[in-house]
Amino acid sequence: GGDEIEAFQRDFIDFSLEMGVLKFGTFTLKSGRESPYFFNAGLFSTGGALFKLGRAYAASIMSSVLSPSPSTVSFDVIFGPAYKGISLGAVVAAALYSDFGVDVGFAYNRKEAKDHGEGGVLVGASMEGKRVLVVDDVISAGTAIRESHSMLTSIPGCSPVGVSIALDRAEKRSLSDPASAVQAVARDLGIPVVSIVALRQLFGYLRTEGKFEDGVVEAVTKYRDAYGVD
Ligand code: OMP
Repeated sequence: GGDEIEAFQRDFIDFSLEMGVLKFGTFTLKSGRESPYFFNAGLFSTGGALFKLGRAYAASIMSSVLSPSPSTVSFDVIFGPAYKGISLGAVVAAALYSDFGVDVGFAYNRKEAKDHGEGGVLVGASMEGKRVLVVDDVISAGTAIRESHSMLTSIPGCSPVGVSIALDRAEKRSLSDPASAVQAVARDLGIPVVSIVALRQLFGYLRTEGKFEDGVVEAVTKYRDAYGVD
């Protein structure tokens, strides 16, 4: 609880600001909400940025319930949903290996099925009978993650066992459900969601740093009052 922040989380926020991934202004979200901030993971767009990003995800996974002991994980395959999840899943799988010696499978989907060559919508490691970790960028209302979950549960024997994301925006799915979208995924799908940072760390950082344009803290506070959970 609270808004305490670990060094790796502070570094991740600084790095996201540097890359222009985290921006303040007025943005319309997929849900239709108007947000004073936006996190565009597609702008982690250099080799160095992707390398650091993969390491940040891997660190958050290995310090979570997804890692029951220092060198083991509770999943067999990482699934990166198209499009953004594909590169994310790949760099996370590589970082788990390089930083922790954990060598898991990697798979992704195509948005459109291919009718020649290897065919099908799934590419990479087989997920049949496997425990799968979904790696994605951001959860707001949780729509994207539920789509991935239902895709995985249609694969024979496949069990989605967790979700790893960069940012938990800690927003209500709907104003009639007091849980955040992330809490609702954990509750409804019965799997943990692990994030590098959540809005409370981001907000704590904004408040203590004092280097943001006038109105940013107020705008985020207002947004949090309307859609946030605590
Ligand atoms: P939900 O499906 O509502 O959880 O929204 C998550 C998706 O929205 C992400 O996978 C992105 O495509 C997009 N998004 C961001 O990338 N960054 C944000 O800060 C907010 C959103 C969003 O539109 O809510």
